[in-house]
Amino acid sequence: MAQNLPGTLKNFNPYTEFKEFTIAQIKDFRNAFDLYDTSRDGVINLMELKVMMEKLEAPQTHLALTAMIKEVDEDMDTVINFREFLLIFRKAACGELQVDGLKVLAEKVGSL
Ligand SMILES: [Ca+2]
Repeated sequence: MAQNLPGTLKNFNPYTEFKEFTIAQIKDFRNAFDLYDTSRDGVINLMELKVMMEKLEAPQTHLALTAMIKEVDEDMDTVINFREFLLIFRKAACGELQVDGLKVLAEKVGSL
């Protein structure tokens, strides 16, 4: 069984995988991600997302937070890594977000 190490994005290059964003935008997203990854383990967990939404003045219920993570959690480790974080903004730009909390997050962080 392959070992699942959360946050280890060895072969991930945001600049080539997310070409729709400028370098400046990706840096802004990185800064926002690092700001809310308070444990500095490279992923945003449920508690960190909860605090993030409170700071964005859009507090969410536990159920809503779980739904937010689930929508972009491609590797299904129940936390949001930086790649999955960028997916929020990609989906927002395409009008594909389903969960309201993520729409709020994308709008607030995207306009920072
Ligand atoms: Ca994940």
